[in-house]
Parts: sequence; C-alpha cells; structure tokens
Amino acid sequence: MKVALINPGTDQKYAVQEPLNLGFLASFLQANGVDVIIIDELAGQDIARELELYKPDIAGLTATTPLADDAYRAAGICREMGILTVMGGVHAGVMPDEALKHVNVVVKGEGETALFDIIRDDICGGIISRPYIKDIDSIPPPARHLLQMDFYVRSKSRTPHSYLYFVPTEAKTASVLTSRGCPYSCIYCHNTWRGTPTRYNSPERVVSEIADIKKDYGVETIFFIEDNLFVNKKRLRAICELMIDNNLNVLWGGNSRVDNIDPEILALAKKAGCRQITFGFESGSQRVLDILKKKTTVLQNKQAIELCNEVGIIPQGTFIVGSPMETLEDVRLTMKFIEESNIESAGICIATPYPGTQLWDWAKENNLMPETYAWRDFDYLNTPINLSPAIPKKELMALIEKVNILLAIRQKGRVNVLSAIKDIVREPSKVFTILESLIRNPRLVINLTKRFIAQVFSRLP
Ligand code: B12
Repeated sequence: MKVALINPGTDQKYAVQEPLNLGFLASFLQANGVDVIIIDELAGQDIARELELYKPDIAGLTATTPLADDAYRAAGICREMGILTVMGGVHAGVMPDEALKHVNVVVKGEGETALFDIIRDDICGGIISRPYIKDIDSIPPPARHLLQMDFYVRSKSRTPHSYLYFVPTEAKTASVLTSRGCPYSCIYCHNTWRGTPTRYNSPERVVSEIADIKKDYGVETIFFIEDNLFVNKKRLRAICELMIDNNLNVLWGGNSRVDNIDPEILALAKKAGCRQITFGFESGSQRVLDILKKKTTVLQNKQAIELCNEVGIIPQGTFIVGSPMETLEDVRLTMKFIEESNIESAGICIATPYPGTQLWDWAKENNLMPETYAWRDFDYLNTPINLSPAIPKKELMALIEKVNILLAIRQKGRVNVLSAIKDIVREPSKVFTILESLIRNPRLVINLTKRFIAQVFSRLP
C-alpha cells in the first residue's frame, strides 16, 4: 500500500514552516510498514506530477481554513486519477460534511491511528475519528527526510516578517512540536485538542530530536511551535538543563502565555539558548481581554515584556483588534500599549471567527454572517465577518498601519538608523505618520539617537 500525503496551497505567505503534522503521520505510517511520501505544493512541488511518478493507492490532504479550497482542488486531481482520497487537519475536523463532498474519507481529530486504520481495514468512505494517543513519545519524530527541509530551513530569508524575528537573516531554522493540547479556552482559538489532556514529549526525546535536526540539516535555530511551551515549567526546566548539559548550542524561541513566565525560568531558558518568546498579548484593553476569555491582565502583558527585556530575551507578540463589542477606544488602548512598550516585533490581526471557535458561534448568534464568503479570506486581515461593526474598518486599518510603521522604525533602527532615515525620506507619503509616531514616542527618539551615535562611531576606524 502506497500513501501520498499532500500539503496543498500556492500562497507563499503560508509557506513559513514545514508541515510537521504530515511529518508525524508519515513517521507513524513508516513505523507500521507503510510506504509513504509527502508532496508539498506550498514548497513548490507539483501535485499532479508527483502523483503520476509515485502512483499512490491513497492520498491524504491537510488544510487550515484559508487553504481549504486549495485542498479541495487537490482532492479533485487525486480523485480524477482514481486515488482513494482522505482529508484531515483543522478545517476538515470542524467542517467534516463540507469536506466529505470533495473527498472519500474525512478524519476528525488526531490522525495517526485513524489513517493507519483506513489503510489496514480498507475503509473507503465516511467520517471517522479515533481516540487520542496517550503517550506521544510513541509517535516517532516527524519524518523530516520526507519534507522539503532545504526550502524550509531558509524560511527567515523568504519570510522576514514572520514569527522568526530572532533568527539571524542567513541562519538556517527548523521547528519542533513537543506537546499537544492547551488547557485554556480563549474564544478565538481553534483548539484541535479540546477535550484531551495536554500531552508532552519527554525532555530526553525533545533534546535528542533537536540534536538530530542540528546534525542532519545544519540548523542553528529552532522554534517550538506548540501553543504554550512554558505551561509545564517542570518539563521545560528539565529540557533546558539537558540542553545545557549536552552543550546543544542552538538558539531557540517558543510560544507562551504572559502569566506562565517568571524570572527564574527565563534566566534558565536564556542560558539554554532561548532568544525569543512569542506571547499572545491580544489587547491593551482589559475589557477586551475579558471578552476574549484570555484570563490575563494588561499589567501581566507589560510585566512579561519587562521580564524578557531584563534577561535579554526578545518579547514578540500578537494582538487582536476588532473583537466582539470592541470600540475604537479599546483599539486605541492596544495601539498605545504597543507604542509605550518597546517591543520591536508584533503581529496585529483582525479578529477572525474560524469555524469551531466560540467566536464563530458568536458571529452566528448575532447574525453577523454574510450570505457568501470565501475561506481564503480567513487570513487575519481580510476576514469577511465583521465582529465589531461599531469600528469603521477604514479607521481600524489606518491605526494598524500606523503601528506597523512604528514597529518598522524600531526594527530598522536596531539594525541601522541611517538606513531607516533613508527609507523614511524615500516614502514621502509616510513622512507625516512617521513624524507623528516620533513626536508621540520621545523614548523611541532617545533610543534611536543613542543607537545612531553608537552606529556612526562603530564605523569610524
Ligand atoms: C504551528 C502553527 C502554524 C505554523 C505552521 C502551520 C502548519 N501548516 O503546520 C505557521 C506559523 C506557519 C502557521 C500559520 C498559519 N496558521 Co497556524 N497554527 C500552528 C499551531 C500553533 C500548531 C499546528 C501544529 O503543527 N499542530 C500539531 C499537529 C500535529 O496538529 P494538526 O495540524 O492538527 O494535525 C493533526 C490532526 O489535525 C490530523 N491531521 C492533520 N492533517 C491531516 C491529514 C490527514 C490525511 C489526516 C488523516 C489527518 C490529519 O492529524 C495530525 C496529527 O495528529 C496551531 C494551533 C494548534 N494547536 O494546532 C495553529 C493553527 C493551526 N493555525 C491557524 C491559522 C489560522 C493559521 C494561519 C491561517 C494564520 C494566517 N492568517 O496566516 C496560517 C496558515 C498556514 C498554513 N500553512 O496552513 C489556526 C487554524 C484555524 C483554522 N480553522 O484554520 C490554528 C488552529 C490556531 C488557532 N488556535 O486558531 N500556523
């Protein structure tokens, strides 16, 4: 039996990180004696051509919501070739009936045992799901030898504005996923593992996997992609200690909630190579944090940034604007928060109700669903569902642009103040906004001046 797993999509903005989900499915199948390949359209492979060469019996497609239509297009190619077509992943998991119109079998939830059962038991149609795997160390590390690692280790130079802010431009990078699950229930989040306990790989497995990636692909930096690396401090402590004892020597980043860090774990993480923590700050307005059921405070957001700065870890983060019942005043509080903190890298998203989330239910209950919408627009900026009708979209976009410009000045200024000034002069349309930002941020002006002086002097012989 031959299986081709497919990562569909053509929009390069989504090609940031190797599809570890397909890597896990492939390693699990290989461990059970199944022949498998991974075709990655996002990394530039041609699906029809690869299928023609490999001639699989089964094709397995994955997709997040904005890539669902790409998956359905790919399903058409597979079925035309007479291949039994299966779809899993976050979108198919919450929209199984829709997906079933395009494929033979839909898998809801964790895919490893489900896909193996489809092969072993000859399942040819319907929607199936299997119990979650209790011991995730029993799933071998992702089959990276089947992934387009040459393409993904260069993600930083291809997508400089992603979460890979801490990665030096020319450095090779890779990702690991060492836990599954999240014990929180924020209303905007599609928690694939809802209803299952959070499961962790052992520290020994984590460190040996990273050592292998380093050896096999020459990477110098790693990002832990799980929802929250810092939620289990005992395990993270053990991972850090092993990294230090084994002299692992990789720089790394990971995601955390602002209330899961403390000076002690940060100091240890820094010593073990941590250079960036990506937080879901979400808002500078306590009212909105409460609406989102984030269970954090604006003060904790501020303290997390300060704690990271104190130990020399870059605090990166994401913010959501346009949440239900949010007002322009709330958005301004978020923008003020970004202006006043000295974070350099942040992603500002428009609240997007992904199917399966509480936001999605809220949009439906409040009759905010338009008659038609395209899945591709569920991309954090173009959402077709306006959850905060009180905020004029034009003003929202203008505020976002302003803050993005401020962040760009901070980032450029860190590297080269002179080139930041040249860029400003080159874009006359933005001069006014930039000057406004500078006037509102005397601290930024002082920092930039200090750096400018340092940079000019460092160039002198
Ligand atoms: C890492 C990550 C990323 C990475 C890489 C994404 C990727 N394709 O691997 C980056 C940063 C690039 C990213 C980008 C985006 N992401 Co993201 N991301 C995540 C995160 C934190 C972990 C994903 C992961 O690897 N999970 C672990 C794997 C093992 O789980 P899994 O993918 O669900 O796969 C399992 C099952 O679903 C199933 N399965 C999956 N595929 C298949 C296929 C078959 C055939 C079968 C049988 C089974 C099966 O088996 C797998 C193993 O058990 C999740 C949150 C989360 N907890 O999942 C969000 C998440 C997936 N991302 C999300 C979103 C919205 C996005 C973006 C659209 C954001 C944007 N606007 O740009 C893009 C889309 C990128 C893309 N290529 O699709 C949403 C998806 C919601 C939705 N309904 O689509 C999530 C769920 C976040 C959230 N909490 O809301 N993301």
